[in-house]
Amino acid sequence: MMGYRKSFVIFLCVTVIFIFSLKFFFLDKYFEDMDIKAYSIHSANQMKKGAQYLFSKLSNDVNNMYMYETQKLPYCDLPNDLGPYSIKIHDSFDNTSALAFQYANFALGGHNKPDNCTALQKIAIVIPFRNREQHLQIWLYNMHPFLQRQQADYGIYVVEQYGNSKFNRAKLMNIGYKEAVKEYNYSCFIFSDVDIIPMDQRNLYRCSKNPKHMAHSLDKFQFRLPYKTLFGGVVAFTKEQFLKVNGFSNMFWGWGGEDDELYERVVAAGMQIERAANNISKAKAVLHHRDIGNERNPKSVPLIKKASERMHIDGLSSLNYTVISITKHRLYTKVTVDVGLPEKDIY
Ligand code: UDH
Ligand code: MN
Repeated sequence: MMGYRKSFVIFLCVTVIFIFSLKFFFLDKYFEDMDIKAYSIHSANQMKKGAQYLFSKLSNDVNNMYMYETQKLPYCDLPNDLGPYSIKIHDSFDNTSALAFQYANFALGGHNKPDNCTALQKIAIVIPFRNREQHLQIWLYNMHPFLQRQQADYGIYVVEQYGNSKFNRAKLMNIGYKEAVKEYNYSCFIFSDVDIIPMDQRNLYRCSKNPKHMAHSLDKFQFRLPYKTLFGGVVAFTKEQFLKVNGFSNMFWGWGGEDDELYERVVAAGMQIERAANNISKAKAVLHHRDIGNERNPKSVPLIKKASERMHIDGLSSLNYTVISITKHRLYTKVTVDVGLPEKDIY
């Protein structure tokens, strides 16, 4: 009788070890391989299904144990030695492959969270993008270490406008929001230009009680605010705050004004913006020429004036786009989209 029990216990142990090794080796390997080839949404979905199937089929108990463990983690504290941050800007970062290797523990898509604690906010960083490869490499190279030092639970969404039509930064931001919420229970959204990098680790990439302007002290403006209501470059909204303003307007094609219009929405929704203290908010704006396809928008002023009238019919609620591909890189998720053409003016 004892012999039978002993062998049963041994059998149980072997099974548990087997399941663990499947979970940690087999699945990791599976994701690793997928990283090498960029893949389409279709195969991404297939992979997700496959992985979910394996998880539920083989390691239900192990998974439950694992989840119980993460729930018990204490909330994260900020390290107390945060300070000035030295930004590295090289002409080329070798495709950030070294960094990707260093962060091989990242979940695919540039998702990362602290190992030893639970972060209070889940942050999606949305970057509007087209043909700025070098700036993106600089951003990733500097921002992953920065965000990790701030103990952030975050994912990076690079939303790329497909084709040569006029650039629509605001619409790409809305799309980033919509795509990010499909993936994870994000509570905070930071909308950032690809060419702005904070110079101090105390500049918290977090959401706040009010929508937050985070690019108010840029080196290119001698660290001064050009005008009081500036709300461009980098802004942070909680999910509730962003829904309250119905996101950005979708109607700004070309450079300028969409950020001022967002400011008007915030005010019209009864909120105020806030900014962190100047001494910790310095940021670098990488200098560049104006992009082709992003010429100054001559129609922005009347749109800004009617922001409060349009706010509830132009934004997240009226957003139309076609996803061309979603690619999970190690350091970011790239969402390539067709944003369509300028809509007929509502007013
Ligand atoms: N962006 C792209 N590709 C484009 C256009 C814009 O990725 O073709 C994104 C990118 O994230 C960029 C953001 O949109 O950081 C804002 O666009 P911008 O950087 O062109 O805006 P900024 O206000 O530039 O920095 C103003 C024009 C530069 C004039 C230079 C004269 N000295
Ligand atoms: Mn710029």
